[in-house]
Amino acid sequence: MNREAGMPLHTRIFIGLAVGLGLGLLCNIVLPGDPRVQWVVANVAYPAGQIFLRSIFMIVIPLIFTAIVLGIADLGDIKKIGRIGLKTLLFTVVITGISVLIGLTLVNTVKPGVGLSEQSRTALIGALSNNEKVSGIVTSAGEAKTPIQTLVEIIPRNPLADAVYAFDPEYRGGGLLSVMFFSVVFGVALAVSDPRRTAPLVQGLQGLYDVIMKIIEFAMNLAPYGVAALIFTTASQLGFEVILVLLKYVLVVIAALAIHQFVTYGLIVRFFARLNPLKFFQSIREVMLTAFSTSSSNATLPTAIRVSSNELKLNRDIANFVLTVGSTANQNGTALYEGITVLFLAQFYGVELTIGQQLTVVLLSILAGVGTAGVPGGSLPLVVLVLQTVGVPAEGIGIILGVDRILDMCRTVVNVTGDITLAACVDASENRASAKDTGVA
Ligand code: DAS
Repeated sequence: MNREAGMPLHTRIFIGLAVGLGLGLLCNIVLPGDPRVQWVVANVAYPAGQIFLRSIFMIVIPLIFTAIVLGIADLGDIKKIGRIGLKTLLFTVVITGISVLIGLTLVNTVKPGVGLSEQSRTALIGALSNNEKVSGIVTSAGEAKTPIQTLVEIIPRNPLADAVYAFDPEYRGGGLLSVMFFSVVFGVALAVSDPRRTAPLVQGLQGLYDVIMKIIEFAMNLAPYGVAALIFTTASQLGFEVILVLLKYVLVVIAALAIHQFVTYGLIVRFFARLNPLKFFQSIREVMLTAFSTSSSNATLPTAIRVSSNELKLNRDIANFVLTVGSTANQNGTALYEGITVLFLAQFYGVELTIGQQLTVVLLSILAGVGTAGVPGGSLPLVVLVLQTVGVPAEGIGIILGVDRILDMCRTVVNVTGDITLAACVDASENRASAKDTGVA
């Protein structure tokens, strides 16, 4: 289903991306604010984009449950499960720490928040005043849970409720993280249960997983059109004047993401996963394009799972476990972006951050990279939390809102590529361990 007469899916997605972006920018430049363009966005592009996104979101919960449960249960012994879980955690912290340090090095060197003209500053601060979205984000961040609360709430009181309301921003429960926690516990319990009694359940789950992967193939046939609609909606509404004022900040974020995406991940896949970096990036084109156009790690998860098994030939059980957990708990691009944004806004407001406070930003950005929801704009409330922790005005989030969507598209590509890099490293490490066990060189 991924290849129509010679035209691979990633090519069709790329064409959709190019057409949507071109038309969107054209409308933005030639017909800025034109009511006809607004009508097309409201009645055609936006609904079409949402239909595509929803056609994927509708299977994310059952996919996460079956992928994690089957991934863990197939791993078999409890020691191997613990080892893979530990490796995933260690690689996550190290790779995310590298991403945040890249971001902080760049933002401290370039200092995009210093030296803005008075006119730009007043224009940007003016954008904060009655911006209800800013107050909405600041309020939701204010209600955000402390790390201890988040930890406690990962253990679900009612996993079904967490599954039903996982994508509801108003929901106060553990959401996707709780669904994952329940799936991990269920998978471990299944792995240590009597296979004679649980075989039918495993077979049923396997059948459910296969059906879900088939639904994803159906949905991904909408991708070229859905991607075009999503990008057209974003590109036609772009505020170029805001981008110009924030150009240095946007360029610092994109440069840092590009370094982490191609240098850090390139070196890691080359020396840890022993893969050819060029072939690696070529194999995951469809995943990167889907992440870029949807700005959602969760919406890209089904494609990441399919590509990791089919193109990268990673062990399905390890890839499924690492990718599903990573789609919410391993967001290197987001952590890097949060570090840069907090320091940019500190520079903008003239708030001097001590080394201690900058280290706090590093730790909180790594933690926030774990707690960010894999949906568009998922990190904004956590950016406010970090701002408030180091005494930078939280309303500053309104200054970067105008360019957040473009940066969200870019950081989501880095998030998802980071998940696949993580899966490739854990897979390679396990292959080396089993090769050692069997005495194969
Ligand atoms: N859009 C989020 C994701 O899906 C990342 C973010 O909001 O920073 O990964």
